[in-house]
Amino acid sequence: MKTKQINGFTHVEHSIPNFTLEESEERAQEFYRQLDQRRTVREISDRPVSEKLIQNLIMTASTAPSGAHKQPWTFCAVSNPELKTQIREAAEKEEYDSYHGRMTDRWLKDLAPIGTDWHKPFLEKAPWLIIVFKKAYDIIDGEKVNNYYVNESVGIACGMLITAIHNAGLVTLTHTPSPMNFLSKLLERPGNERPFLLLPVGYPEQEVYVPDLERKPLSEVSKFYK
Ligand code: IYR
Repeated sequence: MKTKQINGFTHVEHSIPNFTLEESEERAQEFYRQLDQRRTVREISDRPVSEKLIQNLIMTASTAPSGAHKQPWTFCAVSNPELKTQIREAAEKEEYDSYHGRMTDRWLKDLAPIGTDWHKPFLEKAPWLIIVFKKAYDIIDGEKVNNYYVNESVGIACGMLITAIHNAGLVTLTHTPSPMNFLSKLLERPGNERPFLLLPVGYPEQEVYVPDLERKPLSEVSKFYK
């Protein structure tokens, strides 16, 4: 393997498949077609999902780029039924308060087409909950050392996790109970980790309904400068 030294560190030659422009176009179109079929699904069945499959999804997410390659994340995968029940109960308590006063009328109106409320049965029914924690800092030799671009890094990793979940034929939703600190307590996470996102993961129920949404066209989400 070819290598070179930069700042005294070894860089290794990295090979990237050499597609023609037509092949790249074809692949980009096909990948768009696949990801355009992804929907947030709240009706998750209790059909079993193996630990091996969840491990692969997490390893895929953990390939995400991160500030100075610190990989400032921990993916907690919960299948333990008692723990899932505790998470559901704590989340529903917060969500009840959110839907009954903490959220603005405008916010509730914006959510009406989505059809969400404070009930979160998927937190118990889904075979797995993946709770993503961000590491604001690491402890190195007993000292706090800050990580870089933590929200960006963990957000990108979550995007890749959601993509991997869809690719495997599973479904998920991005659940953000607020406030989320009960997750640190229930999962006994160390002080440098903060909850970022909760993703229930599983196969969909036999029959699933999603809001009849349309995605913005290219012209609304982009501007080209040629
Ligand atoms: N966190 C709440 C409310 C909620 C907020 C937004 I913005 C959504 O797009 C969906 C739900 C919940 O999980 O129900």
